[in-house]
This record gives sequence, structure tokens and C-alpha cells, in this order.
Amino acid sequence: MAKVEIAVGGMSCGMCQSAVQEALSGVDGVAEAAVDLEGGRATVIFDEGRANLDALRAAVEDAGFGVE
Ligand SMILES: [Cu+2]
Repeated sequence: MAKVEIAVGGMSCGMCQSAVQEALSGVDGVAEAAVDLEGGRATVIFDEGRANLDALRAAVEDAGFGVE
């Protein structure tokens, strides 16, 4: 398992937070995703054999948010 912290841009409320969390949780191989709205970051624990940073980044971007 790998743990990564991603700086997420564009989150302004709890709905954004949930959307990012759901997007990250939906990536195959993600075991845990915790989104810090105030800090603008997400901490993700994932299986390196099934997910990677590019997949996490794509999921956040597909949900309409930016990865910094
Ligand atoms: Cu929002």
C-alpha cells in the first residue's frame, strides 16, 4: 500500500469535499481516501499494483477539480 497527499484545488464546500472523496474512493485499488476541505488536500491510501498517481489525478480532474 502507498500513501499519497494530493493538493486539490477548487473545493469550496462540503459538497465539493464529498465529490472529491467519492471520486477518489471510486478508483480501483484505493483503500482509503480522506479529504481535508480547509487544507485543500486529500490523503489517499492505495494499492500500487492497481492504482497510481495518474489515476488519482484523473479522477479528481474528472470530478471537476484541479490537482496542483
Ligand atoms: Cu462545493
